[in-house]
Amino acid sequence: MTKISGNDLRAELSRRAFLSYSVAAGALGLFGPSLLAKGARAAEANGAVMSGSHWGVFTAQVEDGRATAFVPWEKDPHPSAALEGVLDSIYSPSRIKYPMVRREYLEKGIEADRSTRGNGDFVRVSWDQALDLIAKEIQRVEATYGPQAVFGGSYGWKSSGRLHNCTTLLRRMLNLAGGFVNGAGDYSTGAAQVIMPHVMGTLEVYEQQTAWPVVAENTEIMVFWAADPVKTLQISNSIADHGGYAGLDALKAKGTKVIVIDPVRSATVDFFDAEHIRPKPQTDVAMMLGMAHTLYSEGLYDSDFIENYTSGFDKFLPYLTGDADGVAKTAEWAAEICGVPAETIKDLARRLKGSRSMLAAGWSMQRMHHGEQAHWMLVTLASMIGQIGLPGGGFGLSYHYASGGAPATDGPALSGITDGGAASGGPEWLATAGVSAIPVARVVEMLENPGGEFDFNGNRASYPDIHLAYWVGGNPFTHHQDRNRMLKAWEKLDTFIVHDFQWTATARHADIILPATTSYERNDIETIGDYSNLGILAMKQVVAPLYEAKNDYDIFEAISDKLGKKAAFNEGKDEMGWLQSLYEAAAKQGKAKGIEMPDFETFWADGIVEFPITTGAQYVRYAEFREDPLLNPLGTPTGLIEIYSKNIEKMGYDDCPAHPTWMEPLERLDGPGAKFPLHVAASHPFHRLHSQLNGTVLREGYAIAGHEPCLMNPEDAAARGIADGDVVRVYNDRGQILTGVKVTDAAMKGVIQIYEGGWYDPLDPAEKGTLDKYGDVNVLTADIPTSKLGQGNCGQTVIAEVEKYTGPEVTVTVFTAPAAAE
Ligand SMILES: Nc1nc2c(c(=O)[nH]1)N[C@H]1C(S)=C(S)[C@@H](COP(=O)(O)OP(=O)(O)OC[C@H]3O[C@@H](n4cnc5c(=O)[nH]c(N)nc54)[C@H](O)[C@@H]3O)O[C@H]1N2
Ligand SMILES: Nc1nc2c(c(=O)[nH]1)N[C@H]1C(S)=C(S)[C@@H](COP(=O)(O)OP(=O)(O)OC[C@H]3O[C@@H](n4cnc5c(=O)[nH]c(N)nc54)[C@H](O)[C@@H]3O)O[C@H]1N2
Ligand SMILES: [Mo]
Repeated sequence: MTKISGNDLRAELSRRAFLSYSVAAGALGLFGPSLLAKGARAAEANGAVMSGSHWGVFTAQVEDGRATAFVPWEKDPHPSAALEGVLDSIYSPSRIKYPMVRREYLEKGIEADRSTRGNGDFVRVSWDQALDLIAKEIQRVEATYGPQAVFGGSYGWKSSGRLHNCTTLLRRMLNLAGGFVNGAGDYSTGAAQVIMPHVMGTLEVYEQQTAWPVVAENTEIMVFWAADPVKTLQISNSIADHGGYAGLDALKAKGTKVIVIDPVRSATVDFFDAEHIRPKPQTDVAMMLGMAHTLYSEGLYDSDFIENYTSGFDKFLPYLTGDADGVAKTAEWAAEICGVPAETIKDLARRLKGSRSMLAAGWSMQRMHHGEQAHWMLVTLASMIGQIGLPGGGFGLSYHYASGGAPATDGPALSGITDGGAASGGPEWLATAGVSAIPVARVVEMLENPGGEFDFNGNRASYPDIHLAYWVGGNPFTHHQDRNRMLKAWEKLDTFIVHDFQWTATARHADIILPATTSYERNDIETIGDYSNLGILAMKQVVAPLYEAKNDYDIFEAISDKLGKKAAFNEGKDEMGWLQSLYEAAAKQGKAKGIEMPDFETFWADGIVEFPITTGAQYVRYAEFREDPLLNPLGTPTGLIEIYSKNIEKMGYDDCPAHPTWMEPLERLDGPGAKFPLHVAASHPFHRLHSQLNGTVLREGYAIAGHEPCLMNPEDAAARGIADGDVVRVYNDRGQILTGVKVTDAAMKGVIQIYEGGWYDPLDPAEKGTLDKYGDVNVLTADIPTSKLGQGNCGQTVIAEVEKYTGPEVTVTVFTAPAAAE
């Protein structure tokens, strides 16, 4: 039994946790003695406050009520440089100061012209007036059309914290108001999280991976396939522990062979000085098929593994060999499509089979048309290699995200405030999915096509007729594809309500906009490490709320009050009352596991409680399945890895066959009938979390000529007379944006890279198709579903052309508040 109380013991426990990890990594000298440095209490005595965010644990220095620095936690193995921007987000010029209403909406209500949303003509109103407008509008829509007319999906990355979870709080209020339509799934893994349960019996993408120390010790070849962990590990859904970086450090220190498969030379290629293979974007499935064909035709594949642990290889084989369709999926065939030489494809297949190899895949390759096929084919390839369930072998779908694979503790799970809807043990969206939810990325199609039918993973349903959308903690006017189509569809809404603390493009398109606090202006509680669960952090309030900002919690409580539901909303608790009850529920669970936690007051004074790492550092994913597939079957219909799925066969979808298949996307570089010559890699931003922090000082470090950067190969630039630092117009049939060019061979020929999350800044908001002045790549992307199975977004399906910008000079205005809101 472990008793945890007070700083000294915790230091001792984290030392023990460190020792268990160091079985593999310690000998490499990765950690210094600084782990035992001062705790949170000491920091507070210095007038500093310990808190946390998606970017990690930090101590805020506060002078005269103003935060002046966010200093990373001394136990953070790899603090994020973005912390400077996190601090600046409190004070940035894009801060929303007061409740505002669009002038026309204030004057005419729902009769207002909807096409003028986004023109910046706002009027400041009092809090009471704004809340009154909102409560009455919710009541009107619920009474007139019912809950099926209110969209509360409100997808987005909000802020960390288990109480001030604004999207859950919105749904809590809307449930009390009568109900709402939800969004199912997410933009991250829309295809993979639906296909993987058919193939592996689990979501796979949000599951713990074989622990990094095991990988560091055993893996001979680490493949990062469409994954850039050096970039994407900066953030976590809860509070980042950054444990994945310790894993990367361990691989590098040991000199493990690392291969990166990515059209762009990523930060991960540079970090490892890795072998870099560059397929044309959206062609990975073809490349994997070429590798699978090599293993088969050369008699190298692990037929025992296929026999004992998988189902349906016999039905996939005729497709692979070409017996089924006359096209053998040879390495030569693959090379024609993906552009990687056949000999490289064959050699890679042989090397991965001949060594202990781990296929660590990112998610970009499933965020595209027919994205379901990518991870399905990856699992099929890994099955033919036959190392799934062995230490350091197989595949992993979360090494690049939230530090999957970081050694986990056995600590209790911290719960959060709920939306009051159907409770279930599964992911939040599964609990509420059904007739009352649409696949999250089909939001625009829903607005365009009320009553229209859609398929989703074997189900058929019809789109609701939405009149009111309420968004908090998300930024659909950067995250959703095909901006111009979206702007038109948005006119379907009678009313659009938004809370944010930044004047994002979404806030600018609202009818009613309320200023929320940042999480540094309120008290909360959160887990450290999505996978590792290193402990529980008191996210203490750093500064008083700025301007007229209010906590989302208080806003929804006030609206619930106007609806006569205040007591049901707050359950008789205030902020600290909630935090105490969430903490005590975890402590009770801890006790049952033999982990004694301090009482709430002591915890709050200390600021943190840490849990010991027990067996987590030795975890091998699928070891039990490999040991005995009959006693430990997978959660699939056959209990085996399904290379062929009878369930998917029954669905009969033309865009998702019953075994992994190469299918042409809507458009791709050099694809059949490609209308534009360049692929746009619309990847996740290095120095932001999507659109978050674009409004901060960090932008000065990366913007080019005041625009979002566009990486371009020297040959592509020369062919167009474009020089480094030029402002260019990137365009296709869907829209046009300005960006600033960086000429670099980091981009392969034919591929430009523009990160997602740039704030949409229309030159003339009244004109659909107008030039976006800053560089929102989703003006260019296609809004199509991955397939009828997953209905995920295709943020990576986009080709375009680039030309030097010669039009009139433009001023980027999206990073300061609209004039009336100053
Ligand atoms: N083309 C393309 N598009 C993509 C992607 C891609 O790879 N390519 N990636 C997709 C993916 S994986 C994702 S997850 C989405 C991300 O899309 P989003 O999650 O919508 O993006 P964020 O920029 O994180 O938006 C979060 C918003 O919440 C606000 N916010 C933060 N905390 C609070 C709070 O406490 N209260 C309130 N009221 N607001 C708060 C922030 O200021 C910000 O405006 O984008 C998707 N879009
Ligand atoms: N710094 C930072 N970290 C983040 C986020 C962020 O916004 N900023 N977002 C978080 C979220 S919500 C998510 S969902 C994850 C996203 O994690 P991912 O989806 O894995 O991230 P991406 O940057 O979209 O893609 C990773 C790499 O794939 C490459 N790539 C693009 N297209 C292809 C292709 O067709 N084939 C191959 N082989 N490679 C390709 C890109 O060049 C990029 O280097 O990241 C999380 N981490
Ligand atoms: Mo995501």
